[in-house]
Amino acid sequence: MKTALITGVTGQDGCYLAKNLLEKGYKVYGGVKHTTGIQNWRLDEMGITNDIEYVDVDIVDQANIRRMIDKTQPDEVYNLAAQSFVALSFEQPEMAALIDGVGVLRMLETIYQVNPKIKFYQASTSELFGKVQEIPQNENTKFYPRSPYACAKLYGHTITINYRESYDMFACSGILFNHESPMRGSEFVTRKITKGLVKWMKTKKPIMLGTIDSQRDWGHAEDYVEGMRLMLQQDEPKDYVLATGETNSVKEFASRVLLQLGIKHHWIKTRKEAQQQDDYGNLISAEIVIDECWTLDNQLIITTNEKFKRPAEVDLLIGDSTKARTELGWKPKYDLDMIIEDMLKWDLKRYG
Ligand code: G4F
Repeated sequence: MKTALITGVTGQDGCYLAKNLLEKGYKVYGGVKHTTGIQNWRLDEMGITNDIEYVDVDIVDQANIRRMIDKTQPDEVYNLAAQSFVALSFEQPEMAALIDGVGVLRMLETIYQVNPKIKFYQASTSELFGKVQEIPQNENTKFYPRSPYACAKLYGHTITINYRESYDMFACSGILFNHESPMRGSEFVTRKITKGLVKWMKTKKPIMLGTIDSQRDWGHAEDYVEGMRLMLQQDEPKDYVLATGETNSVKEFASRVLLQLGIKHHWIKTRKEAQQQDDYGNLISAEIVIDECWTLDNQLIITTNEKFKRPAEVDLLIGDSTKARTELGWKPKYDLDMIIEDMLKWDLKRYG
């Protein structure tokens, strides 16, 4: 029986990965910040809360990491603990650096000291491509991070490669494009939309979004955790892009959700003069664009607001996962409409 330790087991990817590994007969240790009275809606809804053994993990505390690796003696470590909300990293940039950057170094250094034979998976991200330098993006595309989150993740990514090359450790980075599911936190745009629109059907309270022209390559988390597992079963440690190869805008995502809910709608764009602060705090007049989505009988469903826009945006992501498909035999099972269907099934059960 193999033993795996998953840091961040209570997050979306953590719970899908735990389920995947449990089904394959692994003993799973789940790293969480405070283990007392663990209550997690995701693990509960998946029905696996009692199948995992929990350990206290704070990846910014080296001594704590050491204790946890000593105690669990894993064959494989999946480092999914992260401050993963890009928008929050603009508010808490140092925290992002500590968790998403230095935290990875601490994990690697501890594994190197305790048992360098432990296999290590690092959750890298397509946010590294940021202001994209080529379309589509693959393992050789130049990185151009656009947020404190992505800058920190870039350190996590390169330090993983550095430990692999310096100490011959089995350390891999999975450069994962956006992956969604019914277990996605509702601060992320896809779940904000599915949950918000299901609630809208009852309350008619419009949802407010930021930049709806951003384009993402959205896959399903269930497919992507299988890719993580496969990376650690290879003969050689390597980095892989996981992506569907299809990109859609936030607006298109919302339209498809509305279509599946049977809500006929149309979009309009309006321009308005608004008071904004310049870099020196002075109030200036600026033109802002507001997108709105209405039902055919004039009920407002979605509007946009500057407060959900980011200081720097990643406009377009589309991945080329040929290497993973060829070498790992990995292939996503879900397309975008299936992802939406799965998310709506759960949100309708929860709030419908
Ligand atoms: O759903 P998002 O917040 O995801 P984002 O920023 O792409 O990051 C996610 O995917 C990355 C992989 O590429 C991970 F590394 C990261 O940890 C996370 O899982 O935003 C997607 C897009 C952005 O362009 C954002 O500006 O949607 C746009 N957006 C428009 N309105 C919104 C909103 N995003 C959020 N969260 N909320 C809005 O109201």
